[in-house]
Amino acid sequence: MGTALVYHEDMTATRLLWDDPECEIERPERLTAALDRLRQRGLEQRCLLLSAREASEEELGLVHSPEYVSLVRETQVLGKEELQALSGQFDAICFHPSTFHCARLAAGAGLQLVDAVLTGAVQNGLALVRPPGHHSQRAAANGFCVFNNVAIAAAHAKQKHGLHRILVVDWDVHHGQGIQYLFEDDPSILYFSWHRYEHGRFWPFLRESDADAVGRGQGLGFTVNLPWNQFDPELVLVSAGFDSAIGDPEGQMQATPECFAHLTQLLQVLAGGRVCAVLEGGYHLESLAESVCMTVQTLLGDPAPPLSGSMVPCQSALESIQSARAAQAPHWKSLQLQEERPPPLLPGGPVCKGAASAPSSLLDQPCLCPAPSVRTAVALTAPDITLVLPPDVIQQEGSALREETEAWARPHESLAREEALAALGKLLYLLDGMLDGQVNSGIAATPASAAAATLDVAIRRGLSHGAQRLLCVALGQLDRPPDLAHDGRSLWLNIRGKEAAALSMFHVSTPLPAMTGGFLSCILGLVLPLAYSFQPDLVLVALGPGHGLQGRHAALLAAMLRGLAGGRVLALLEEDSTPQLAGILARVLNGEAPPSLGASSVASPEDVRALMYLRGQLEPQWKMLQCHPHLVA
Ligand code: Q9C
Ligand code: ZN
Repeated sequence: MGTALVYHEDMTATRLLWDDPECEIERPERLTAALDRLRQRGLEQRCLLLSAREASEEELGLVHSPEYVSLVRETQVLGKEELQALSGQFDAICFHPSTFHCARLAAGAGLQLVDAVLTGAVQNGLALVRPPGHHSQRAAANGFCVFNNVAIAAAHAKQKHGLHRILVVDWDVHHGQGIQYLFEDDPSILYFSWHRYEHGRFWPFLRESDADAVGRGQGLGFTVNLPWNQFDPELVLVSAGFDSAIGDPEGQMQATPECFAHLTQLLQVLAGGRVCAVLEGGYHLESLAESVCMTVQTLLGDPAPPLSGSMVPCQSALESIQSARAAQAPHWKSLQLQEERPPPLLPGGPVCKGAASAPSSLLDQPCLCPAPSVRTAVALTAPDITLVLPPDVIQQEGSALREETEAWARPHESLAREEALAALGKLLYLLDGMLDGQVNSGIAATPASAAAATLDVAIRRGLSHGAQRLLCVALGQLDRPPDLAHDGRSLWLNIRGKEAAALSMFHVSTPLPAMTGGFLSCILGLVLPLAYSFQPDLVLVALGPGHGLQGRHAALLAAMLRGLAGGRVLALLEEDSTPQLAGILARVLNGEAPPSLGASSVASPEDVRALMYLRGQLEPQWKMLQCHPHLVA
C-alpha cells in the first residue's frame, strides 16, 4: 500500500539570527542531510512524495490558544532585536521571521500524513519537519518547538476521522512534556515516552517526566511507559526524535541507527500497520540521516538489520522499567497478574544447566546482511492457485538435486516416501537460496508425518551451510532432534503441551497459551527476549502437528520473529494447512503488517505462572529476561 514522505523545502528557512549555543544545533541542514541520504539510498524514490501544506489557524487551535497562535503569527513582522527579546520569554526558543510559516508547514505535514494513512492512500509514512513539536504547549513555545505537530495530528485524527484510540510513541531523547500536558486527562490518546531523565537532572528537568506520572482524571493510566497489549490503537503516531541516537551532542546516548528499524518494526504490528512518524529532535547530521533511512526503509517493509552489541540490560535500565511497570500496574490488567508474583506451583522439572552464557566468540561474529534480490519466496509442494500473494512474492519452482535430497533424507524413515522427498527437495532449495543471500525469507510445506524429520534436516543443513546461530521456534508436536549438538549454535524453543521446562539454556519448552493475552505475553516476555539475546542469523519457525495456532497469532509471531536475523526467517508448514495461513504468513514475511489482534484478553494465571517460572529458570543465562517479572530460581 506504500509509504508517504511529507516534506517542503520552505521548512529549511527558519534559522538562528543571533549567537545562541543552545539553539544552534536545530539547523536547516538537519532536513537536507536526511533527505539527501534518503535519495542516495534510493529510498525517497520508493515513497509517495507529498508536498507539505500549512495547517490552518483553526487546526492549530485544536491544541493551542488563539492568543498564542496570534503571538506567533505576529513574529513574522518583527525585527531581529524584537525576535530575540520575545524568544527570551521561552525556554530554548529562537524565533525567525519565517518561523510562523515553517511551523504551520510542520503541523500541516503531520495532518497530511494522517489523512493519507487514514484514507488508505498509503499504509504509513514519515513527515520530515522543522521546527519540531513535542515540547510545545497550549500557550507556549519550548525546546525548539513552536506548534505541537504530533498533538495536532492526534486531535485531528479524533475530530476529523472519528478515531477513539490513538497511541503516541515518543522516542526522542527528551520527554515530550507538551504532549503529556495536552492529553493527560484524555484516555483516547495513550502517550508513551521514553526519555533521558537522570533523576530530573536532564532537560527539561521536570518532576512530571518520571514514571509515576500516569495521567489524571479520565486519563489515569494513559500517560508514560506502557506495554501496548490491551489498548489496541487504531493509529500509531511517532514523535520521531533521533537525538537518542549514537553521536548526538544533545542526548549523548548510544542507540545505533538499526535500533530505529527495530522500534519501527515493533510498532508496525499495531493498528494494522498504520504508523505515522513525525520528525522531532536529532542533531548529529550523520546519525540523523542514517536513522531516518532506517525508519523509512522499515516503513517500506524492508527487514530490520540485526542489532549488534551486548544484549545485557544495565541495572539502571531495569530499575526504570520496574518503576514504570509498578506505577502503571493499577491501571492495566495485563500488568497486575505479573505484579502479584504468583507462587511457583509448577513441578520444577530439571533445573536449567548448560554454559554460563552463550560463547562470546559466536556472539562477536558479524551476521551477514546482504540485500537479497527476492524478499520472500513460497515453496509449496503443489502450487496453490487459491493463494493470494503480492506480486513481488516469488512462487519457487526449483528443487535441490535428487541425490543430495536423498542423502539428507536417508537417516529418516519418514522421509522415504516420494511426497516427503519432493517437499524436502523444495525446502532445501529455498534454504540454500536464503543461506546464499538471494532470498530473504520463505515458506515451505511438508507432509505432517515428515514434519519432525524435515525440520531436523533443515536445522542441520542451516548449521552446516553458513548459519552461525540458528533459532528454531517449533509449535506443536515436534521434539528437539536428539543428536543435535549442545554447542550453543542452536536455540530450540518448543511451544506446546502442558509442561514448562528449561532443559538447558538452549532447550526450552513452554505451553501454548490458551488466549490472545497469554500468547502476547509469551512472545513479548519469553520468545523475543531469548531470541534477541541469542542473536541468530537464521530463524526457523515450524508449525508442526497439533500446533493449535490461530492464523492471526501465527502472523504476529512471524512478524515479530522477522526482527531477528535481518528477517532471514523460514516458516515450515504442514502440507494440509489452509491457503489462508500460507498466504498471511507469506505477506507478513514480505513486510506487510499482521492483522490487528483486537483488544486482547489478559493472560490466564496458569499462563503467567508458566512464563514467570521459565523466566526465573533462564534469567541467569539470558539477561534480557530481567526486563520482565520473573520468579527467582
Ligand atoms: N544542553 C528537541 O529535541 N536544550 N528539543 C537543553 C542542555 C534544549 C530539545 C540544554 C533542548 C531542546 C525537539
Ligand atoms: Zn529531543
